[in-house]
Amino acid sequence: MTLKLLFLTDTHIRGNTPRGRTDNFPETVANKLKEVAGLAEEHGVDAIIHGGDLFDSPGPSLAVSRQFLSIFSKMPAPVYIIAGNHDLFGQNPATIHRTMLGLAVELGCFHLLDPGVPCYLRSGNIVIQLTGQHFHYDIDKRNPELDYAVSSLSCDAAVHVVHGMLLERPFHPDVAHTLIESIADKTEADFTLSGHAHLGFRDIKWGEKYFINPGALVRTSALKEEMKRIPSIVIIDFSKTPPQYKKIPLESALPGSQVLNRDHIEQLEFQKEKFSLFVQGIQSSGDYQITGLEEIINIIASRDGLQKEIKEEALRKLALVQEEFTE
Ligand SMILES: [Mn+2]
Repeated sequence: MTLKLLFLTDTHIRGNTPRGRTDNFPETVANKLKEVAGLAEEHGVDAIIHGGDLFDSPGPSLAVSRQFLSIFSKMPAPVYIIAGNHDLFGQNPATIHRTMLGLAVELGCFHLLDPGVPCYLRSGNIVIQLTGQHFHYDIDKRNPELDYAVSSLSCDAAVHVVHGMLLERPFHPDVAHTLIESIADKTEADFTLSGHAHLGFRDIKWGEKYFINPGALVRTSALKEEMKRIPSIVIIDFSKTPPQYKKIPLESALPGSQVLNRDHIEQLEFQKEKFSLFVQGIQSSGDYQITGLEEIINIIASRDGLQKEIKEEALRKLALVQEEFTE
């Protein structure tokens, strides 16, 4: 007997194309999901697990939902899922019944993994315990054991799926995260599968436990790291002892240079640099003990006796520029 799982995460389904992409994004995601269905069939998987952020928003349009839920309902194995931050209103799992994901679960398109409620998958004499943790506003901020550590009860192996910022090392001090080393000894899950961190991380083996995030199935931004990354899925085979897994890069995922475009990011970086040189230039041309540009405009206007209309026009333009930078 075999028991195999397929893991994918962060599909961010939406009806239009993100700014950093040059392809038709909905068409690309549909093709990727068809490839995933083919892999599930080819490997004879018993269940598919989605790590959250199914949709890019909690309430996608009916046309988009219909097209993609139809793809998921034709998957060759049942699909288990947890909610990602994008699937929820206000990052609150209590809102799930008002979301498209919640509706899809009610209609039987997905099995929702409720936190604290293990689900058991059986094939012959193999028993796998499956648990999940949705994203929520306190994840990676409260005691990480509450979200990342599970006990393994009456099973051959335990799998825990989490939509949270699980990382090998912090990548930005301002982003709440949980380090693998902080939970690795606490959890009894043999496989901790995570989504949310779109770039994924290298597979971590801690004793006999694995921590895996293959990265998002889609590249929604043209970050430098995304230019090099090819989205993958994971297949775990529990018929072997110890269980074996492999990551499979998608053939339908084209190289970043063919589907991503960094022009808008580079343009923004260029503008930011020019902007800061401009501010420095003004500050060095006078003895201004100030930081805000509005203040500089006010000082120049009163020093040079400018008309009220000119000052207001300058402030209006400044507001427009600031709006562009905070986009
Ligand atoms: Mn995501």
